[in-house]
Amino acid sequence: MKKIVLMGNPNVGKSVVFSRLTGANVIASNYPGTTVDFSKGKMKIGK
Ligand SMILES: Nc1nc2c(ncn2[C@@H]2O[C@H](COP(=O)(O)OP(=O)(O)OP(=O)(O)O)[C@@H](O)[C@H]2O)c(=O)[nH]1
Ligand SMILES: [Mg+2]
Repeated sequence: MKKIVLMGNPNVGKSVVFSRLTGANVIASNYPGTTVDFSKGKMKIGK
């Protein structure tokens, strides 16, 4: 299984993208510092 790390500046939409890709329920909000630790999720690529 390949690993992908999603990282970037605060409040740029990482949690939104992460939730859409993995289906994981991660909190997204309109101010920086919402996610302060790392979250893990899985997705299928292709097919
Ligand atoms: N206009 C617009 N807003 C977006 C888009 N993606 C995310 N947002 C908004 O940007 C804000 C931040 O989104 P998050 O997903 O919480 O950002 P984050 O990078 O996880 O932020 P931190 O966890 O604080 O680092 C939210 O208000 C989202 O609704 C987009 O493609 N377009
Ligand atoms: Mg976040």
